[in-house]
Amino acid sequence: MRNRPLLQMLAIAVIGVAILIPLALIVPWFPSQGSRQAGNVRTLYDVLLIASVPIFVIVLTVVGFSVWKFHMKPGEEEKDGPPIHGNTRLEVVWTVMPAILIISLCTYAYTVLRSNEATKKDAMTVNVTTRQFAFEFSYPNGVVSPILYLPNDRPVVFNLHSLDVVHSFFVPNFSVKLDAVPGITTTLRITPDKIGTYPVECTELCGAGHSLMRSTVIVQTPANFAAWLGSQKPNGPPPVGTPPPNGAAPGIPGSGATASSSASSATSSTSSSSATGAAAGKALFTGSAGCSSCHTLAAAGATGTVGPDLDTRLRTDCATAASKAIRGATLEECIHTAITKPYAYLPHGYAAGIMPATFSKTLTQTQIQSLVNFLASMAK
Ligand code: HEC
Ligand SMILES: [Cu+2]
Repeated sequence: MRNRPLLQMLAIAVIGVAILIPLALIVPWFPSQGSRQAGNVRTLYDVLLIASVPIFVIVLTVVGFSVWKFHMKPGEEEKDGPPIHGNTRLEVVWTVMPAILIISLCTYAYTVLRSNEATKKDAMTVNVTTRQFAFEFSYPNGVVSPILYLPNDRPVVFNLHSLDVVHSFFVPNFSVKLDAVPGITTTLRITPDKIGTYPVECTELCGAGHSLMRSTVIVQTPANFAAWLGSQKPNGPPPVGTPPPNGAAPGIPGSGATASSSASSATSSTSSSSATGAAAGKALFTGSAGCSSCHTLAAAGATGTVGPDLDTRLRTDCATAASKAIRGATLEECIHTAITKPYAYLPHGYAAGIMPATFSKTLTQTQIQSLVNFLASMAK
């Protein structure tokens, strides 16, 4: 009879475990599985659940049972419990059991990590370039895309780069993620195993537009992927932010800055007028430059609300005397300064420090000019 409370607690714990383990395994903790790695991670997660539920139940049962059975009764206020000190057998058990449990779970998690990060032959390399606040994906043949296209069942090695701050590349359906750190290249391996369209998210708070830093991954059959890749223009413009070729310095066109910058803008406008055209500007605005995550602009289908609504504010703000004095007299000069020196003149109601101040370094002069041409054509 001395062991009766123990047996009662054991019975409650067994029932609790029997109910909670199936419940924990039924809960859909993850979005649908889209990669081999995700399969491994999910099995690991199930094992962790099966290991933690009994511990959770045992602790709660002992606490609950004690409150119910052994609480102080009226008249016992002055009493104390029996003075028990030391129980070697118990202490050995509660040290050795958790140690075994933790060592086995760590070993298992390590093997999952090893197998998820294993080098696979026939892997395809995709470069992921991150910037405030957009992703850009480039393929070995020079195709660059703001949307990630992948062939199903083919191992992919992602080389992550960041042009400004720390970002993180995460596709929840793939169940693995990695930081993109400025100055170094980090590597993530994923083998997609289910055809579908999934979200790509940045999971590192990287600035005011962080919540809008998203893209899409489209996993296709290898044949469809090859067709897509073949239909793209190879060796297109490099990812936004790649240092300007030939060291062309970012400058302010028309501001009569240096001889070299006006010379290079003259050559760029003659040799590659299409690259500075409004169409190229629109592509940058909506895609890789990430402007549309903060600005509204109907012509670009952009609905961002962090910065001024460019449909209305561009014309009016650039027309005020104060802005003209600081940003330059013409509409083009005003827009150029707004992009390259965003805090020189702050439109009414907006604070400094939100629009990235790095565009003069991370965009080429050609790219900036195309944005200026595009926005000016919208505001005229
Ligand atoms: C993180 C959000 C964010 C991003 C990304 C962003 N902007 Fe801005 N933008 C702002 C804010 C806030 C302002 C107003 C304050 C200022 O001028 O710094 C602004 C101001 C402007 C202005 C001046 C508007 C006016 O009313 O005078 C222009 C033009 C502009 N941005 C263009 C761009 C372009 C082009 C890009 C992409 C290359 C871009 N912005 C990216 C937030 C952003
Ligand atoms: Cu980010």
